Amino acid sequence: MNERTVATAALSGVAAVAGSYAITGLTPAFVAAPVSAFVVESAPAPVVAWSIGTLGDLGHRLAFLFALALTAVLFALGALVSLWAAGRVDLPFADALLSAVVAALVALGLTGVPVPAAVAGIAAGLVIALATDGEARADEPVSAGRRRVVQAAAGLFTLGLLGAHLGWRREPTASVTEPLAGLGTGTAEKADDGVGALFEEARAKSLDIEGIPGLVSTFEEFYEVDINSINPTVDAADWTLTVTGAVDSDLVLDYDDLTSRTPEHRFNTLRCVGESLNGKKLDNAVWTGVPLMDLIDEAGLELEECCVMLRAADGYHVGFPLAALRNAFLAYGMNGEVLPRGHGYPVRALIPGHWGETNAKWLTEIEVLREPMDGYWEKRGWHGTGPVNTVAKLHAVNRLGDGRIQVGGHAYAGTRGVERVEVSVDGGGTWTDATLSEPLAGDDVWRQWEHTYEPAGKHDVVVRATDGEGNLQPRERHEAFPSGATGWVRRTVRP
Ligand SMILES: Nc1nc2c(c(=O)[nH]1)N[C@H]1C(S)=C(S)[C@@H](COP(=O)(O)O)O[C@H]1N2
Ligand SMILES: [Mo]
Repeated sequence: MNERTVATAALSGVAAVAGSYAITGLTPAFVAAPVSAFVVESAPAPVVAWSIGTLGDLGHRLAFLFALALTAVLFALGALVSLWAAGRVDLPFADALLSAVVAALVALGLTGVPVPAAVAGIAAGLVIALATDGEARADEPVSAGRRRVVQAAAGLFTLGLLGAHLGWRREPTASVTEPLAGLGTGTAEKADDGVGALFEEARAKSLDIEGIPGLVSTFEEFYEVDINSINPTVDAADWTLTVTGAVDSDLVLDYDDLTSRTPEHRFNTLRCVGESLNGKKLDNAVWTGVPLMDLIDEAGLELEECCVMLRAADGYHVGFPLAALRNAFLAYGMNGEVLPRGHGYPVRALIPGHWGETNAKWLTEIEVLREPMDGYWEKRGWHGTGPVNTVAKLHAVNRLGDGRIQVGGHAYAGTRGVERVEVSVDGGGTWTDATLSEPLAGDDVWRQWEHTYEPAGKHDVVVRATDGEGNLQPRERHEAFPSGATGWVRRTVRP
């Protein structure tokens, strides 16, 4: 085995990944999907906590890049074995053919989806064919062999560009949406239905601060947190939700059963327990769906105490006290559109007042438990199933034309509500009440705050909220792991 063989095998490995991506995009049929899930699953809990705390979303992206590389290496190893075995038979294109078959089998083994696996195989074989010209030529000059490896690299580059283009077009992103049936046509902006009325309310109550979202986050603004880099693709036609466990009789619902019920529309704010104190994983939307407790009542509770476990199509699961379900919601619409894939299509849970992680996306099962059980994040040391911490964010620092400065952001305290936001422009020495947006209707909604003042030199702005029960946001600083960041947001401002 020489350098050229290794280079050829490596190129073939990358080609298999590119070929697969071309036909699957970032869906579970992509060869890197199971590898990525494996990487995420086997990452030790302290590494995960460190990565979320220190690298944030970058950690997630690096893990995915690592998974992509690992997948390519896997295919390259397959190609090496093929090249070695093909060297034993004297047939034209034996190496390309064998490599194609081996790559297709590896892809099939990884994903179980035949057509994309075949495409991965063809791509892998094609690159080998370019690199070998159909024959093993052990006696050729080194320069000629190099030329063919370069030729294969060029071929792979073209193939890669094509693959990236094709795969990208298949990308089912969170912001690709379609209107929700029964609400007219993309009626988010119209006030003649339940969603439109809520949009109107949010618009009227918004303080319109430049540089931060209004009271309803758009699809582009709304944060997304997933355990996997590749989200599940659930078909609403095949989807069912099972209510099971300590209930009188199991209940199984399909998408039509759920969406034919009288819909409700409500605001609900979500915040991720893993975000930094002044992070941006806090958003609000208008959701359409039905109260979750109705389904539990239909199944009949066998017990009044203890817990529940929500399970989802991506293997995600989250357990918490039954009491948290009291005002919970099953959403199939978001901002007047069909719930986007990135936010849990076809159906997700919304659990008012609790951290983001309780709001299971791609929900498939609600199990009533007799004893508490840890969910995905709790097994990794997080305490993200309880009520949210109170926070006032500082995201807007606007220099107004007249020399004054406007600072502003959102404040959130879950179902306790935000009663007051105070701002200090002297580093915490003196405090002034900020202007607050009128509270939106709903149990679990954020507010906007704003304060405009005459600056005197460089200064520190500090902001703190008080919740609806009169509790001041704790001053003591703590990082997000394990139960949410605490402290007061502070920012140095130069006029
Ligand atoms: N099935 C499933 N549900 C999930 C998650 C997930 O990875 N899988 N992430 C959770 C976390 S940690 C948060 S903060 C919220 C984020 O919801 P969003 O992506 O719609 O903003 O979804 C929660 N629900
Ligand atoms: Mo989260």
